[in-house]
Amino acid sequence: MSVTSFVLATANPDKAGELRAILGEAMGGSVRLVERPPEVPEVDETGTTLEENARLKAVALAEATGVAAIADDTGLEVAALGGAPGVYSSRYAGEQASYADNVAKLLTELGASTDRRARFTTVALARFPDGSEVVATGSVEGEIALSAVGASGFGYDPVFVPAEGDGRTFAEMSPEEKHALSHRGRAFRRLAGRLAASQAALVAEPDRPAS
Ligand code: ITT
Repeated sequence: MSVTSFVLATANPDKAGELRAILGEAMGGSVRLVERPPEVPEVDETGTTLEENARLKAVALAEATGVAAIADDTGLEVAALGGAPGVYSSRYAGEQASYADNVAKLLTELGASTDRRARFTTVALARFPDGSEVVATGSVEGEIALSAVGASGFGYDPVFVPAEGDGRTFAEMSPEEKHALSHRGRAFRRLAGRLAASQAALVAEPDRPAS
């Protein structure tokens, strides 16, 4: 079995931990995940879509390391807020905002609104040094709770109640329960399937020598 190395483009250790768990489960020993080298500068997320930002991060790390890179860009869209915070989810309450600051701003903006529908979306993107890419998206529908509940996970997890769950927030679930339903679990299991299929195609059609 061939083993492909990928550098994780994320600078967020909470995400990196989830990616290791999800990809380890989905790809087993066929993948080796390398930590993002700390000397690579933070990537400016100047894109206007999740896919553009995922690509910016993956390209930066693939170019800096010469190794294939895997990036994740994630946004939380809240219907009553016109889709905010969306692509700006990490900076919702300001450039240096903490998770708690972002959650507090979200609860304030939403107030007592009875429409609490929300959706998490992740774009998963693998970029190879030759410029080729494999991309996959995953989403989960849910609602924003009236207050933060639970201590697991990260980010907006204490206020996100997935529609396919049992009423608990993601932050009240075990990692396995969250990954089974989550945007990131769905995107990266899909990405793993596409990477395996493209690897199988490469093995079935090896490069022919130029005639
Ligand atoms: P990188 O860009 O370095 O990967 P980041 O934290 O800036 O890390 P994003 O730009 O994708 O990542 O920002 C998404 C924000 O959305 C993140 O900072 C969290 O606040 C939140 N978020 C992402 N995934 C989440 C999850 O599974 N559960 C709850 N909140 C999440």
